Formats: sequence, C-alpha cells, structure tokens
Amino acid sequence: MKNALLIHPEFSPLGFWNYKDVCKLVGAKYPAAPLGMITLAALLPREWNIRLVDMNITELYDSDIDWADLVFIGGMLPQQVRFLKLIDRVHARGKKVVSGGPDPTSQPEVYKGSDYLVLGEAEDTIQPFLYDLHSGAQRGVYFPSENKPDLITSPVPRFDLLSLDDYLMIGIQFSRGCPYNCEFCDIIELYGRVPRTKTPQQIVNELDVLYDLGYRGHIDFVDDNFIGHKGKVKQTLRALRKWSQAHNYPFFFSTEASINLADDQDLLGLMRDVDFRYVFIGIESVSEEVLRSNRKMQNLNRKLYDDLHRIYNHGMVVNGGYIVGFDNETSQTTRLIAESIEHNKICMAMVGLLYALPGTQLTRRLGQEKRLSEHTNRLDPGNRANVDQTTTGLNFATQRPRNEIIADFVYILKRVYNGKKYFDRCLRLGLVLKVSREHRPSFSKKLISARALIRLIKQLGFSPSTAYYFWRNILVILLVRPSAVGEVVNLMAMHIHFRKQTKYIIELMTRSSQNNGEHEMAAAATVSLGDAIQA
Ligand code: B12
Ligand code: SF4
Repeated sequence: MKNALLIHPEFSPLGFWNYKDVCKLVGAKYPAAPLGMITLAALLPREWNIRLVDMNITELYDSDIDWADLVFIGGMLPQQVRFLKLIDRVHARGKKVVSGGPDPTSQPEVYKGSDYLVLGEAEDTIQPFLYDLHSGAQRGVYFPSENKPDLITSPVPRFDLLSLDDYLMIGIQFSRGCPYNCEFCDIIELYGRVPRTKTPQQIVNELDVLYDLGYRGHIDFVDDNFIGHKGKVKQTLRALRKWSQAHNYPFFFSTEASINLADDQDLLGLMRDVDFRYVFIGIESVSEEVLRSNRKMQNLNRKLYDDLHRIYNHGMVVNGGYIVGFDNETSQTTRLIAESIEHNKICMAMVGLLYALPGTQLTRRLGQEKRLSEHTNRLDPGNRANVDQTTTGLNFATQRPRNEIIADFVYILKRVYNGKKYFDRCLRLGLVLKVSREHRPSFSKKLISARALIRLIKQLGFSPSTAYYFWRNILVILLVRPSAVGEVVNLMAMHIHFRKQTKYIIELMTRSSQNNGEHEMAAAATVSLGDAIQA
C-alpha cells in the first residue's frame, strides 16, 4: 500500500482569477478547485492512501511530504515557478516526484528534474506509469498516445478529497477539445479538435456524488467549449434538467462557450432551464481583419450586440475575453475594445496581452519568423509580472511598437474598470437580464449571503468613490427589475477585485513601458492610478 501526496501549487495571489477578496466575503478561500488533481486521484489504485494539498487554500507541511511514499504535482504555466520549487523541496526530503498536467505536457523539458513525467491526460498515461512503478522503475517519461482517451473511461473525480466549502465553485467536466482552430489556442493542441464527451449518465453520477457530499451551489463546467458538440450537450442538459427537478435544483452553473451559442434557441433554453448563470465567451477583438488573421472564424460576420442580448434574454451573464497584441491590429481598432465592452454591457471583461503559449500554431509561426523571445516559456522566478496573461504576454517581437500596445492595453483597462463605468454597466445589464432562477439557497447559505452583503455594504456602500453608484444601482434595480438584484449585487462585489487588480496591472505596465526605454510612449501609458479606480 502506498501513501500518495497530491499537490496543486499556488497561483500568484495577484492574478486576475484570484479574487480572494471576493471569496472572503462568503467565507471561501479560493475561486476554483483543482479538478485535474482529483481526477488523477480517482485513477490511482484504490488501496492507496491519498492526501490532497491545494496550496491555494492551505499550507504544505514537511510532515505531509514525510508521510508520503510518492508525491504527485500537477499544474499549468502560471504555476511553473512554484511547481519547480516544490520539486526541489520534495527531493530535499528524500521523496520522489511524479509531475503532470498542462505545463509539463506542453514543455516536458522544463520539468526534467522530476523522477517521473506522466504527460497528457492521466486516463491515457497513468496505467503504463503504474505498471513500471510496480516493476521497480526509478524514473520514466510517459508520453500521450496518438489517440486521445475516450472520456467514457474517465472516472468520477474524488470530490471527497476537497474541502468543498473553501471554494466559490466546484468544477466538473463534460467535454475536452474544441472544433475550432484559433491560432493562439493551446486547447486544440493539448486536447484535440474533436470534442470528446462524457455520457449524460456520467455527469449525473458526478452530480450525485457532490449532492451526497452535501455540496450545494455553484458548479462550473470547465469545458474548453461546452457547446463543441451541440447534439451531445443537449442530451446531457436534458438529463441534467430531469436530475435537477428531481433534486429540487441544488446547483446552478457556469461555463465557457463559443459565440455561436447565441444561434441556438433550443440550447439556450435548456441552459436556462437548469440554471446556467454565467458563460465566458472569447470575443478577442473587434477587428474582422484581426479575427481572420488569427483564424477566429466563428466570430466573423456576427452582430455581437444581438448575440449577447439573446444570451441575456436567457438569464445568463456573459464574461468576455479580449486579447491585445495581435499582428495586424491598429491602435484605433484595439481601443475600440473598450467601447465594445461598454456597448455590449460586459461587466467582467478579461482583457489580456497576447501570449504565445507553448506548442501552439502561433508559437510555431513566430518561431519560423524568428520572433519568439529566448526561453520564451521558461518563467523567470525573479519576475513579479509572471502572474497570468493580464500581466505577462507579448513574449515575442511585436509587429507594432510594444509600448504602443501597452498604452492601448492600459487605456482599455482604465476605461473599463473605472468605477462609474463599471457600476453603470452592472445596472444596464441588470435592466435587460431576464433572470429566472431555479436554485434556491438553503437557510444557512442565505445567512452567509446576508453576512456577505453586510461586508459588501461596508466596503462599497460607504466608500466615497462607490457609495452613490452602489445605492443607486440597488434602488433602481429593485424598482425596475427586482429579479436581477442578486446578480447586480454579485457583479458589483467583483469590483472590489477589479479595482485592486487594475491598479496592480497598470503599475506593472507602466514600469514595463519605462523599461522598454521609449519614454514618450511610457508617458502615454502612465495613467494616474487614482484615475483607474475612481468613479
Ligand atoms: C478551469 C480552468 C481554469 C480555472 C481554474 C483552474 C484551477 N483551479 O485549476 C481558472 C479560471 C482560474 C483558470 C485560469 C487560468 N488559466 Co486555466 N484553465 C482551466 C481549464 C478550462 C480547465 C481545467 C480543468 O479543470 N480541466 C479538467 C481536468 C480534468 O483536466 P486537467 O487539469 O488537464 O488534468 C488532466 C491532465 O492534465 C492530467 N493531469 C493534471 N494534473 C496532473 C498531475 C499529475 C501528476 C499527472 C500524472 C497528471 C495530471 O490528468 C488530468 C486528467 O486527464 C483548462 C483547460 C483544460 N481543458 O483543462 C485551462 C488551462 C489549464 N488554463 C490555462 C491558462 C493559460 C490559464 C490562465 C493563465 C489564463 C489567463 N488568461 O490568464 C489563468 C491563470 C490562473 C491563475 N489563477 O493565475 C491553460 C494552461 C496552459 C498551459 N500550457 O499550462 C489551459 C490549458 C487552457 C487555456 N489556454 O486557457 N483556468
Ligand atoms: S474557440 Fe476557444 S477553445 Fe476553441 S480553438 Fe478557439 S480559443 Fe481554442
């Protein structure tokens, strides 16, 4: 029998997705749980003792490492620096390390200090590794097979290993892969272009387990593109509807999808019926030329305003992803992103710098054009900006001056997360959002929400820069569309994070511009930090 310790390294506390301040309002510690690690746990031999340490919510003690016979570490690119340090820490205590997950899979050479590298999807590579381990192998590298694993073989993740209350949401996964072909995307490299799906019964089984563990509330479908296979997702949503009705709607959902979600009323209706509340959509750019050149074909020739409003009509808030730094973009079209966000009522916009991720078509092209930075995806431990794509990016020679891109990026952030503009968007969205919620929180969750609201009022309701907008929004929405009040309050709460995050990013970008040595542009990029956060 083995003691296996599974470690999920910490993300930078300064990341866009690390909205710990908002988590604190409801007593959680981190937004999302490490689904890859608990899926791996379910694939390990049943007789093993397994301990999970998610360093985003808890400390790792030396005694945990001493307890283990074998240590498994998994993570993605932004975790790289902490991941590599962990390998050394585990080795220093005389234990062996098995590494896996998206970053080791994309660039195994960075993790060559691991004893075992188990790459790709664990459903595919864990068995050969276990076989060798059993036979006494001391080292090994296990590459993914040519055919990606059928998700029917994917077990129910070990949700029981999670401290469920520490997260804002729990992830589950219906499909892997995406049929599209965006040049900058690593999903299609890691998980393929043919969406592979679980069966409706598998999803129901996962929900049963979470339900039996007493979990209630937010479930995030972490699919790369939830609607990659529309026929199959509809079947699953029908099963989900039946299950939810029978269990009195214990959960509500969010996910990530391509914009053509807006074309399918039937699909939108099914998502509304099971209480999907948020959907992240990659909009990327407002320039058709840019979209075409990075092969984001599904976003071409669309009426974005109508598309998004069709989704709002089904009660879902859209979080939009935008990227700055593409070839062929101009300052003028890039700056229009701020207007697009404004016009389309996108409250939570993730605006990032283009990053050539390892193994992508973009990275291959830039490599051929000799434009990639040296050691491009080996993160520098001394660089405070190595957080995520809102702070790190442009890891290549850009087509237009780097500082012009940074100035545009700062311009967008400054406009979009300016307090007045943000709160106005929350209100405008609330006024069109056709909310019909099925999930009703339990009494204890209501108490937590009430406490969170008091904390929120203290932070936003009395702050000179936000008080007016906060109370105005609550009053207007209660009078005009009371069903949306919960959503508007949630979105306003996120401003606590965005305000801080924007300030941090602008500070970093300003310094980066100055380091680039083009003082003129740096001046353009330098905005008063106060401006970014004031109403
Ligand atoms: C949900 C998600 C998030 C969530 C939560 C992540 C979390 N807590 O783990 C949030 C929204 C926070 C997030 C943010 C980001 N993410 Co993200 N995210 C995902 C997403 C969509 C799903 C992750 C997941 O749960 N998958 C399901 C599980 C089952 O799959 P898995 O993790 O790959 O695990 C399997 C294998 O990798 C393997 N495995 C995993 N770990 C281990 C460990 C060992 C030892 C072994 C043997 C095997 C193994 O076995 C598992 C079962 O097959 C993935 C895409 C994807 N399809 O995975 C991107 C992805 C992981 N994210 C990515 C990126 C780049 C980011 C961001 C930097 C994005 C940004 N724009 O800034 C940020 C940074 C995060 C931060 N806080 O700083 C990239 C990573 C690229 C890379 N090469 O490392 C991915 C692959 C896709 C993408 N392009 O966006 N992300
Ligand atoms: S739609 Fe999203 S997941 Fe699909 S290829 Fe494009 S960026 Fe990747």
